[in-house]
Amino acid sequence: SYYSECSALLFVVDASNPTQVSSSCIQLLSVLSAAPLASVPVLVLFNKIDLPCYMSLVEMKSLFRMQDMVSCATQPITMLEISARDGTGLAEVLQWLRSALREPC
Ligand SMILES: Nc1nc2c(ncn2[C@@H]2O[C@H](COP(=O)(O)OP(=O)(O)OP(=O)(O)O)[C@@H](O)[C@H]2O)c(=O)[nH]1
Ligand SMILES: [Mg+2]
Repeated sequence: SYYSECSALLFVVDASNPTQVSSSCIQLLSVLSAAPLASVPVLVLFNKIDLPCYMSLVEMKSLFRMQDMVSCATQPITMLEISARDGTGLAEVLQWLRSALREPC
């Protein structure tokens, strides 16, 4: 019920938890296929990269089959590695939000 008022979507994935990758991926596919979000820009955030055992962006892209996902999706998709704990990537997230909200699709 929130989707119709959504101008930008941040999808947070726990990059330190391999057991949740498949369910995250299915959840993301489900969000991407929701009609009200068809033209909403999406930022996928791979979080918790401060932890020693996090999965890298290269690994996550491969596990999520991101190339296929991006080419099939109707919305622009951007990916970033972040740590909500130490603030890594925060500036890039804010920059993305500013530009996503300035140029609605
Ligand atoms: N190390 C680290 N911890 C984080 C980060 N972001 C959130 N957390 C911590 O993660 C904990 C919450 O766990 P999450 O896995 O995000 O919670 P959840 O996904 O709702 O719960 P689960 O379904 O059990 O995974 C809190 O203690 C947060 O402080 C981060 O970037 N790095
Ligand atoms: Mg979690």
